[in-house]
Amino acid sequence: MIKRIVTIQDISCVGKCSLTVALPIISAMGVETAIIPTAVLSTHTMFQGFTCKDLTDQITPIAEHWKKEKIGFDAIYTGYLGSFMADNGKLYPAFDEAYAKENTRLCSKADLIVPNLTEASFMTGLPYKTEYDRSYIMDMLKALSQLGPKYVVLTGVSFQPDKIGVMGLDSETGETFEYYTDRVPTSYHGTGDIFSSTVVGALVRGKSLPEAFKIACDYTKDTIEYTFNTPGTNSYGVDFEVTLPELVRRINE
Ligand code: PXL
Repeated sequence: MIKRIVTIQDISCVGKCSLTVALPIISAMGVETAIIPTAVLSTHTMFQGFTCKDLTDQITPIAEHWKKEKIGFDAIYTGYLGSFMADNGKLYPAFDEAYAKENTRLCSKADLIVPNLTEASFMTGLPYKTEYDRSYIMDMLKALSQLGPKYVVLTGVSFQPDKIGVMGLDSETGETFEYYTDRVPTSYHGTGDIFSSTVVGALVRGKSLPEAFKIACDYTKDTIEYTFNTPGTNSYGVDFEVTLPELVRRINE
């Protein structure tokens, strides 16, 4: 029987992020993907003049209907607007520090959280650094695990300029893992959503935590690389559609 998850995040009609990424990727990985759209936007927020209709008031009635129908899920995956987002040392537009605090409360209930270093620094109060060593990353992981989640995985970890990856900690056993790929010297919007969606799909398909993150790092890096090396690709997101067949092959290995 296939597994079913629900993902709770916005739908940006154009922009290749949040639900328009989570739905195709997790479905292609062989996992039924139910959604709760928290807002509908004309585009993601990196375009000028986007429209936004908040749908927060729909979350409780949708959940209540599902409860009545006894619809359950193997995982709950939240992203933008179910959380806060930040990068390069700053909160994304439309989020303030009070929101970041609320998000920290939400994360304390999670089995797994996957913040980047900026988000982790807002959540823990530890300083954001661009130059660091392993002990800084370990301190960050420990501080995050003290917030309550079972597993914490930091993204965007880089100890060598040409490599980037993840480092994770199991709060209960103290075990750590890490994985790095070559760094592609560019960045695109929505790649965090591609990464997290792949992790969710792989975990629900029974992969271990280190395996799931290896698959997600490789898929995200291959997709960024393809987009970077292909002339004429759009500038607002990556062409995950082209690399998706390879991910599907890998998840079914
Ligand atoms: O990729 C994260 C994301 C999700 N949703 C919206 C966004 C962004 C990033 O910019 O703007 C609306």
